[in-house]
Amino acid sequence: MQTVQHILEQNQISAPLTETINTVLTASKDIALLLQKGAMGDILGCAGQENVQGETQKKLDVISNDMLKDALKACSHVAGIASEEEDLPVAANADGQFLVIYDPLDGSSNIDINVTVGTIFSILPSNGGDTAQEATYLQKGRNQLAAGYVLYGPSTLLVMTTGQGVDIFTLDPDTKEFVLTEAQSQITPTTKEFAINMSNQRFWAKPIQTYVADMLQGEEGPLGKRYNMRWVAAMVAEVHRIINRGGIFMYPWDNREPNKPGKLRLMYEGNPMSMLVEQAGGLASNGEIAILDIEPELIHQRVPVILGSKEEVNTALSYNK
Ligand code: AFP
Repeated sequence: MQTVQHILEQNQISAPLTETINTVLTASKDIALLLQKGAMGDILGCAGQENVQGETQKKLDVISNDMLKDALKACSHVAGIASEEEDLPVAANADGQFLVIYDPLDGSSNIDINVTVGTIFSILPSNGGDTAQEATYLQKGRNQLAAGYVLYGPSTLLVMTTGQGVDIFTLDPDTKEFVLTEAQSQITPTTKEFAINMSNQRFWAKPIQTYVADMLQGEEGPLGKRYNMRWVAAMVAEVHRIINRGGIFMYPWDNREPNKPGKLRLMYEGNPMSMLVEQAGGLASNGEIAILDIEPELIHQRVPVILGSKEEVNTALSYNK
């Protein structure tokens, strides 16, 4: 069975980048072990504080963030770190080449009900910039050197790209190694499955309301097919389902807070997931342009997201015309 190491060597990934990726994966294996403890580990529930997003932090948000931060600061190739759970970027090693930007536990509202969560990571070049300054991190998603997620589900999976396709690895509980279980995964171009939080329907812009209403009309409607719906409330699980069997995922702008472009964050949700989706043959848009082409202005900047099967995303975008 091929391991992550084999694939990274096959893709001629440098030793420093390989070591940086392995640092994320080692911390993720420890997070997986913690999650398996559940209520026995005094890790459930809220941490009694809010993050910069104004969201109540779960205990595991804080614990997993610190595990990744400590591990990455100890890796000499890491110049700086940014996290959903850190108000400001964290400077690491002056001689490091890479910035690691992550959501330590995406979908953390699922933890207390034992439903899938995941770690999302994005690796950018530091370009010798001052990694105590936010500006160093504000690079387009197209600059990413690697992106991926670790999915803590019935099994623990790693889905990763270094720009040469998307590979899926399964954590072998016996050897504690991620082994390749699907190479060069591709997203089917068409789908009958959509993911959106329908409870926000009245707040969406008109084009999305019309598109979703057309899907709900099924075979008799303008789209001429019966759709199914899924909503796991963890982007990492939605994206994995789409890579696995196609689909479209949307978290669009809504008018609940008109100045907020959406709920999801560009740097550590939108960009890494969009790189994976594009590398697997899908599309990822903010409704107007490819997410990977967005020029970031803030490290915690939010972005509307429409991603998944290429033909369905184009159908959704056609309503914006
Ligand atoms: P949490 O990490 O706070 O659970 O949020 C998860 C998330 O950012 C993303 O992973 C989900 O797709 C989305 O929020 C779910 O949002 P709703 O709770 O509004 O459905």
